[in-house]
Amino acid sequence: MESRFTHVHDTPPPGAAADWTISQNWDAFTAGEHAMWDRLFARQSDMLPGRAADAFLRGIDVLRLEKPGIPDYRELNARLMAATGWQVIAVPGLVPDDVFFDHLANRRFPAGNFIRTPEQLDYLEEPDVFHDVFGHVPMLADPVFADYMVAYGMGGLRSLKFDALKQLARLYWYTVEFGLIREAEGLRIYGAGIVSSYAESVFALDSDSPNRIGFDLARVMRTDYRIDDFQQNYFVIDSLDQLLSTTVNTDFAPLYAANAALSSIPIADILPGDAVITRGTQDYAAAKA
Ligand code: HBI
Ligand code: FE
Repeated sequence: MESRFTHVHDTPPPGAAADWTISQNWDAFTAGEHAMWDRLFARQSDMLPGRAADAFLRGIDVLRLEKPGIPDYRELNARLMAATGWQVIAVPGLVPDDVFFDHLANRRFPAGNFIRTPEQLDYLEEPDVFHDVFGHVPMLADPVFADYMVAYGMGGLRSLKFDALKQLARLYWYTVEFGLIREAEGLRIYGAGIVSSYAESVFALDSDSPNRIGFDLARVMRTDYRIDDFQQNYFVIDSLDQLLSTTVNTDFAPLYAANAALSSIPIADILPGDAVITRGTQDYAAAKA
């Protein structure tokens, strides 16, 4: 099974339930861990007005995420449940794809129950509580995005039966993790991988280097992505309604089959049919190569 994570175990570790959940055990977080959350929160929230999508900023407010410290899920879930019926559950770290999709399909978002160390301030491979809760959960307070994530989880379970996880994982990557949205005042970020990253929050909107292309479902599902650095390409949706309706109104089975017969699209390529919003210089990627 193809996954962006290579080191997921097959069975839950001791102390975790069959669905990989554990108790958040909020009282066990140390003052240093809460301080790390506060430091990351302050750095991101300074930058997000004018950059983050409306829905994301509203989510921060509705969920009262500005309260200091790692959120206590007993409080957070009361607000999130009232908004969209979603809840956050604690997991030790990465969970298998089928377990992950099953949680999403049932309005449960699994969050890694640890926080990065000061040495990992800007980059870590395995999602921690800051990425998962600050990055993902505000959007889950939006009713339309909340339904999109359910549809994604159900589609994920089906994709496993079609052996099409790789295609569906690209959809997650280019929307849930690295999506941009066009709003009245300009492009905004909503992907969790961007909003939880200090440097990419700026790069994704301000840099001349990456391409920015209008969202096209079949195209996205053929497009490679990189997990080791800033994206070379971002896909832009016009609205969350567009994202949800395209996803629920598409029959994925024929799309998987058609795409399987086509080659994958290299990360930075622009195709003749693309709705190009900005054609990137790719200078950033070239300088690193
Ligand atoms: N587990 N905890 C956790 N978080 C994820 O984002 C995650 C996962 N397991 C699998 C997985 N993601 C992939 O299936 C998706 O990125 C498609
Ligand atoms: Fe994530």
